Amino acid sequence: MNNNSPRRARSSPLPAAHRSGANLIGCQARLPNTRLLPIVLLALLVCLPSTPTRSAEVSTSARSPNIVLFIADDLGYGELGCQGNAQIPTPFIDQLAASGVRCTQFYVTAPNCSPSRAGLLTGRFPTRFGYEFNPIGAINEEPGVGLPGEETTMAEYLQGAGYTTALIGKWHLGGTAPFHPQRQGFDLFYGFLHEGHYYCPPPYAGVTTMLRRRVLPDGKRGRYFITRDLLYSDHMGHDEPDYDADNPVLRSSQPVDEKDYLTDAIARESVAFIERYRSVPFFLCVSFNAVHSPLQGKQETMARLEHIEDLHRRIFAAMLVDLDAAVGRIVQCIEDQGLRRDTLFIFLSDNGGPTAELTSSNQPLRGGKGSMYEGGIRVPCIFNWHEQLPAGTVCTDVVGAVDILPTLARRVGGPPPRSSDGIDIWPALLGQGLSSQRPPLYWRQGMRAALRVGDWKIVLHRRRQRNAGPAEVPAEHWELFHLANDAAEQTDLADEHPQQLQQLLGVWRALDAEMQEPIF
Ligand SMILES: [Ca+2]
Repeated sequence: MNNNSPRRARSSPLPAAHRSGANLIGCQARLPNTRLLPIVLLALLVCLPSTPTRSAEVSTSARSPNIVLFIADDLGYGELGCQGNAQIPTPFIDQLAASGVRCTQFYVTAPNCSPSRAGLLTGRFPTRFGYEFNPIGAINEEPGVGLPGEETTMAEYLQGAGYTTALIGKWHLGGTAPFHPQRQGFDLFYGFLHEGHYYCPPPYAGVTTMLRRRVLPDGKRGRYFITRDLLYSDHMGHDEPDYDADNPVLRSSQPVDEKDYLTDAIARESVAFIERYRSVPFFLCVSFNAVHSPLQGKQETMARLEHIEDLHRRIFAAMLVDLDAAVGRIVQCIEDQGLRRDTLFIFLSDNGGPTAELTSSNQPLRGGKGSMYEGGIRVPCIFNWHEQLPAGTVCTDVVGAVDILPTLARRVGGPPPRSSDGIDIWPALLGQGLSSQRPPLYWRQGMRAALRVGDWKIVLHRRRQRNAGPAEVPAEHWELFHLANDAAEQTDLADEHPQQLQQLLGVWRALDAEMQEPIF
């Protein structure tokens, strides 16, 4: 994941306009999307011909639902049973899909963890408030690194609607005091602040642990077994990041000595929260670190996966199976408490899978974590609410993480979020199509960029000029794809449809001019 995090790179693909006095966190930016109108209109032109939007009769629940938001970490598009994977059993997540709505074109706001979560929790493109890059390791503890307090998070919004809120698991939106999750709208917090965490601390009892190393002992290559269940691997050519350095598991701010496998601990804490707060509306964000590295699989789970010959893949599979079991345990708790009719489940991944690192598949999409191709930003996503959403359906509309806050706002009867790049997608989840025009989806992270409007997408592909000296600017090339015909982004249509490319580029540039420079 390190190689996906050009945290120090501050150049954007095209220079963002310097906005004199344009404080995007200020009240001007908080107005509903009137400033987006020209862009939306332009986007309307670009995406023609488009499917006519259908009017939607939105059903409403008698009461505000509990909201359980499952975030999987680095789970690729192609790894769940319901996404077509026959190798790794994920019956509980599959059951959520079978009794809910599975979205096949759901996008996160960035191809890696931290900015993706910033976009999800605020309903905004994270570059609007300078949250462009992915801080890792000790950078999480630098001053100023974190989700700006001026932003309104989903948790703060729901608190304002009378909800009790909890984050259980990974935060990764700032590791210092001003950015603590309890200062961002979460009443309760159990978890850790950095980008990753060991699932089981040394001496790694009961798990098989495979750690990345740049150099193996004795000049060996490949895998080096220290014990039967602890090995080094040089498959990535770098050392395992220092995940647990100054990154304790915390209850609020108090370090705890967690003994359970971390995925199980996250399920245990989630169940305890549901049991305690069953009588009030709650927002529970279950933020798994699975299936993010380090690779640590419970041996009892791995024993059930012996059909997977490769050890690397089997450890990954065990991590996913235990993530699935944790989802099952939490859903069962909701059932046992008699809350199923009052609970909306959302399941998604924060970004695509890093295939070389984890074996995680993004099939049939191109690219993976860190990439602006579909495999980096299009992720599995399920919505499930008993009797309120149709069971066993597939939503093929273009939807995304920015839509979740506006969608929840409508469900809980609160005012619209003050500013969002998303829309209420409930009609689409009901199978009635989007009731309003989908605003463009925009991405920028250093030299990477993309935009989706209707069936079209542009992706910035930068490459150094042949024989270019160090001072020369890399060549810039925007690729154009028609995703309805080419979801795998195999055919660049930039030369064939130059006008289409220019129109999308115009939308991208107009949006880009609204973004802030990186704040870290
Ligand atoms: Ca991630």
